[in-house]
Amino acid sequence: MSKPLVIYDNDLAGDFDGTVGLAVLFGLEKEGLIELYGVGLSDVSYWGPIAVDNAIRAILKREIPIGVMFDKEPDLSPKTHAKASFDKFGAKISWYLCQDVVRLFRYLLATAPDKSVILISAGPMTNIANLLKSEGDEIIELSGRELIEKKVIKYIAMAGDVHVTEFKEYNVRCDVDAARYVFDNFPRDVPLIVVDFRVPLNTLTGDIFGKAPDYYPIKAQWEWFGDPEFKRPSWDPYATLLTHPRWDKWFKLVGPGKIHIDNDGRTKFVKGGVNQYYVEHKEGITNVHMRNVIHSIVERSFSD
Ligand SMILES: [Ca+2]
Repeated sequence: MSKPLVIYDNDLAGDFDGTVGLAVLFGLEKEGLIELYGVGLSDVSYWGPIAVDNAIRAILKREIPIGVMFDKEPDLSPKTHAKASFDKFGAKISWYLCQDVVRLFRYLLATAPDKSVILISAGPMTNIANLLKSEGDEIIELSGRELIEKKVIKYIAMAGDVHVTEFKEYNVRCDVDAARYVFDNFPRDVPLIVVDFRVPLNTLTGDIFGKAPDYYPIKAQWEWFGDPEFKRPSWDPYATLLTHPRWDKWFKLVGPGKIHIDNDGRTKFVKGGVNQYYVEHKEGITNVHMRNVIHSIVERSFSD
């Protein structure tokens, strides 16, 4: 079986869990289980793409195309862990040398074999909605929706809270229209799997970077928080962990059904015929166990 190609869309310069999720993908690639194929940014920090690029070059020793929202101005605010990567390691790229994220995703999907890509979003769903809405162009005549249908094995979204339905989860709340568009228009032939706010909440990870070698750019990002115990809930690492070929060791799917989103960004899961699911821990799987799983995969990315 060939390895799945993973596209990771994230607001990486915000909360730190997106970067822990990226390190999980590094560990899985080093194990030979996946290939990181492209990264999209769903926030506008100028430092986000630089931090991603620095980490990929140092850890995977190659380049990976990075997409940004070219219709928006980059935010130069230095108050992000992503800038710590620039401060220590400089920059090989800039916002202006990245590609438009929807165009990049279209290109990556167009050139991938059929049913070979796992698409992840672990941030606002703006880019995925815009990909879905994209029409045929000079890259390929297929629409974004048709491209997803043909090329994507499954779509994993860290989004919403299906357990506490009054809660307005951040990724959905940031772009309610995009999230609703995605859940209402995603091709039914492609499973859409949700990691919600609640399940990863008590699996705390990130402090493993204290053990990383000094050339590891994410260590500098982690040190920026100034706390040797610093860790975050594993929202985005759970999303990336679901690319593991044996994800079912840890998780079970609930569904099929359909995610509904109200005008304020509350999410509700209704069982039914649509190809959408959310995950729960398998019986007997604890937060401590999942913390160890995530940290051991991240640790594999520390070795040469
Ligand atoms: Ca995120």
